[in-house]
Amino acid sequence: MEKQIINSIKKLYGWSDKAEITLLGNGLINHTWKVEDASGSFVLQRINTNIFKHPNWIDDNITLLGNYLAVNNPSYLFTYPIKATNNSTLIKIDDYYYRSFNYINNVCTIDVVETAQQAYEAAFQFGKFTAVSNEFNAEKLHITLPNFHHLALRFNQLTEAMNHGNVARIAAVKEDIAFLQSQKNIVEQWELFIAHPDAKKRVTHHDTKISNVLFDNNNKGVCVIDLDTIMPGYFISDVGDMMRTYLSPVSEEESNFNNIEVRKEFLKAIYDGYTSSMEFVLTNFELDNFFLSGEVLIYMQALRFLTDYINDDVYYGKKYEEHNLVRARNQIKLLQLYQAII
Ligand code: GN1
Ligand code: MG
Repeated sequence: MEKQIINSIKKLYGWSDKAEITLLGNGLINHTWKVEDASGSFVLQRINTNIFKHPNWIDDNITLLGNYLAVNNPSYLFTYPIKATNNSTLIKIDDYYYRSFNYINNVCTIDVVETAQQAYEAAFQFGKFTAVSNEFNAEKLHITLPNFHHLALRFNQLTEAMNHGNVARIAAVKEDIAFLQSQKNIVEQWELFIAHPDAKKRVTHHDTKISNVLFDNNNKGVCVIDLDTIMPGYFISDVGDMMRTYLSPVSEEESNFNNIEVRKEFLKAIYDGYTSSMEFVLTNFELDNFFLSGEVLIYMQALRFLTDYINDDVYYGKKYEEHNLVRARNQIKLLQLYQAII
């Protein structure tokens, strides 16, 4: 960050000139820093406005749900954004928006799920987040990312990319496209699911990777963080993204596909953790579709990465030439392994 911007931020939050700001986390979309000031430690985040077109909607959503929980579930640990000196929880400097949270001490985040217990704890926490919000009308939330987990649309975006994208790349990924098209029945299953009256629109997190859970020193889950994508959604979004990111010992970044695995005991841990905090909340119909979640979310991510590759990496960016192709093929392999065990 530029010195000038840093200084403005420090002023707006009332932090001293000497406050130290260091990069935190590895999200693909937003930038996050840790701020260490004499007055305390904070998390500072810059919102990517190419993706979140209405940053104030994120702020509204968090405030709305936070206010509800403060009254109805005061013991629930919720990460409220802090107010800057202008009384706002969202600040704008030049073209960028920032917000800040109190840094919670004695907790840590993890980047890779190493034990089934961690998967259980995270699934329990994401379930708890939806469970404590069960009586809150999810439809009150702004749709910060329209059609974010709209599987049919993601499928159509791949078709669109094949018509307008990078011709050389399209030719090179013919087989990957053919495989993803052959799996269109997943779109149909998803459409059937959402059409059912017992598929409930809930307050869902939409980004359930393990680094969005805080753990204490005893490896117990403390709470979930990164509430930018809280929106009305289906449990499938949250459970599916946990399956996508917890089942394999390696992430979507892995280029040696032999290292991709689906760890069955981790699948059981996700099931046990989530259904334990969501007991009495999930409908029987939702429970019956628990394992569809993994297929939907892994498939969707494969579609998104391949589409981005064909569109010259406009969305996810890249660190090397074939980055999004590697990510897409990694997810295809994961999908195949997942389908083999369910
Ligand atoms: C993005 O930036 P990050 O890692 O929180 C993306 C998710 C993808 C993920 C894949 C707003 O999340 O949907 O699953 O990358 N978020 C957005 O790594 O597109
Ligand atoms: Mg995120």
